[in-house]
Amino acid sequence: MSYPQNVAVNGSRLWQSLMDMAQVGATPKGGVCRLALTDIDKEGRDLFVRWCEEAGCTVSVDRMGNIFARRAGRDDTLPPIIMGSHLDSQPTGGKYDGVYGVLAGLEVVRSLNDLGYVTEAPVEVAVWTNEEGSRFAPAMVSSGVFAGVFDLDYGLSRADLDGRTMGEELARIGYAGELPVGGRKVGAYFEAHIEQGPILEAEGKTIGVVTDCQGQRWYEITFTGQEAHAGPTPMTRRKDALLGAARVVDAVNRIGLKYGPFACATVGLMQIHPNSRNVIPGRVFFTVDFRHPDDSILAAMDGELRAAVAEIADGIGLDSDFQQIWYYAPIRFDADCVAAVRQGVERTGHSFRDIVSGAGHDACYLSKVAPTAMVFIPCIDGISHNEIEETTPEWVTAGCEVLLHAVLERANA
Ligand code: HGY
Ligand code: MN
Ligand code: MN
Ligand code: MN
Repeated sequence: MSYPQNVAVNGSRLWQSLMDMAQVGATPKGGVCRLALTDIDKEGRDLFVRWCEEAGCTVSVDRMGNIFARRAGRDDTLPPIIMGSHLDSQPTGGKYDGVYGVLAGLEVVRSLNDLGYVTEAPVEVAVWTNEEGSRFAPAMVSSGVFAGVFDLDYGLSRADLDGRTMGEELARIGYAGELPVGGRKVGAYFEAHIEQGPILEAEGKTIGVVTDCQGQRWYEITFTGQEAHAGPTPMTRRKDALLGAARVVDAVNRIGLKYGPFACATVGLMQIHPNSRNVIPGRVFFTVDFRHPDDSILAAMDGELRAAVAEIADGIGLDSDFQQIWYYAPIRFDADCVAAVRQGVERTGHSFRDIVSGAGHDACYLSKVAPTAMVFIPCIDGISHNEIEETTPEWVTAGCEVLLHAVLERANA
């Protein structure tokens, strides 16, 4: 089934919406801090809901706080075509990570309204709770519950470092919805996102046709040694937990380099106890983030990390608690949906290249319950998860045009 070829998006309206949303949780360096389920996240959610209602959508919220803004189709019995991403950010996040996919979806709705065009199937714009995994681990937990990868109790019980759970925080900010999470048919899911890496910009390509997403493994490690006085304690009699953690940080980096160029290995969070200048650290809690597009290599990295942690702890005389808290295998997106993105690229004439996503996205979990694909646009110097994250109005518009065509292709299939 075809659709009007004169479809267009309003790029300046989309850019303005991105700038308006960037005021919510704006940081002095030009980024945002909208940690999941904080009052600032609520403010962003409320703004998005208001914009969707102004665009004539009916808005519903499920028990994980996922938001769905629905534009009716000619046949509302058909499963919806959903576009979406996330509004929560990293502590020093950028204006576009996640937000772009949400507001590009809203711009598709607004553009269809301008056209007065009703799709065969309904379309929805989704906001997934806690995609970042910064305040609550793991990442993508709410799209994971929607996809049946995690059960609802697991999702609601995820706690931040102060022990506050997602369930408590959803209730506190008024986004503990009634709707069951998932369990409904989805016609297709599309997520537009900045690449968050340097490839598209370096190659002068406007669109990334995302064919795959690399797998991830997240770990939480606690080393326990012995607090002691930094002065009288001889170097040979120490059980220094931070020395152990430092050696694991080096081992993580070596594993990443060994399995490169596609391997990624990061220690991003560390808590030192008692964190005092003249006390030998008795306990250190830290995290490891491993990624690779090949599952067998990700498994090999896992094995080397386990061996390194055991050897380092043993060498210093530390107790260690080693937990893998999250894993998902590399994802291949749906061929028909990727073809719909390609169709969008052909119809808009933008330059493109196929690309594997280095970052995780809610699309990874949606791909388990719906035909799914992603559209990437470049970001300046490939920088993201940083307040200086930047892209251009042209790229933002181009990605949204491709998203519109891909959605229309599937909504009228
Ligand atoms: O970590 C990620 O890839 C994403 O930003 N949650
Ligand atoms: Mn993101
Ligand atoms: Mn992110
Ligand atoms: Mn995402």
